[in-house]
Amino acid sequence: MTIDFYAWNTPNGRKISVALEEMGLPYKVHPINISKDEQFAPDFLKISPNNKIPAIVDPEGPHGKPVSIFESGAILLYLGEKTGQFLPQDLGERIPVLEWLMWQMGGFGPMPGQVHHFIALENEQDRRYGLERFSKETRRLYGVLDRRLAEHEFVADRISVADFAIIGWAWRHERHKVPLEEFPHVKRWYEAMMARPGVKRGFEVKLG
Ligand SMILES: N[C@@H](CCC(=O)N[C@@H](CS)C(=O)NCC(=O)O)C(=O)O
Repeated sequence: MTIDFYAWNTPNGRKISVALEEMGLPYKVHPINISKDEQFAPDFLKISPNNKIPAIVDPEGPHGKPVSIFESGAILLYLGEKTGQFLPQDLGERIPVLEWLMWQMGGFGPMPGQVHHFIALENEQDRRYGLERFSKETRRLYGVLDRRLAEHEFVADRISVADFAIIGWAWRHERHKVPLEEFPHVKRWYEAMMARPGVKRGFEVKLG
């Protein structure tokens, strides 16, 4: 059955379109225009109480009943569980997937997201401190990822939902002004990810 996917063309939205495409799940996009405050509409808040995209409604959730899910990390884990894809069953193998997914959710998203905010400010005084602080932290995170990918093809032992989470934000590296040439292992991984047909479709599908 078709999953209803509430999204907009942003890194957090793209994580889920990539996962849905890679998993081969049928879905229908419902664009939520966050620049027009559609994320605050009462009907949307019923499925996404934090007024943010992405969110999904799966008519065939646990016990065959419909379920709505917000927070991209929760959605990725749910889709991985549901399909048995990109999320290992074995606990030992699952641990690095959880680590790198949480790493993305807690840092490699919130930090570049702040760069996107501060870089757009016109007033130099308002911009300077925030941009310096969050750019430095974003670069540190790229360094962490680079060291991991120096020794692993993907962030966990095999390609997983954690890679889908991270690619959503790495896709915006130009916007947060991080040249991938400075992080060669991230560059190698990024190019390999972007060459995958499922990932390509996930970035091509119209989200609004
Ligand atoms: N932790 C959330 C973050 C989602 C998020 O920040 N979504 C942004 C777009 S990328 C949004 O909907 N912003 C609208 C708003 O803040 O009002 C997740 O990973 O799902």
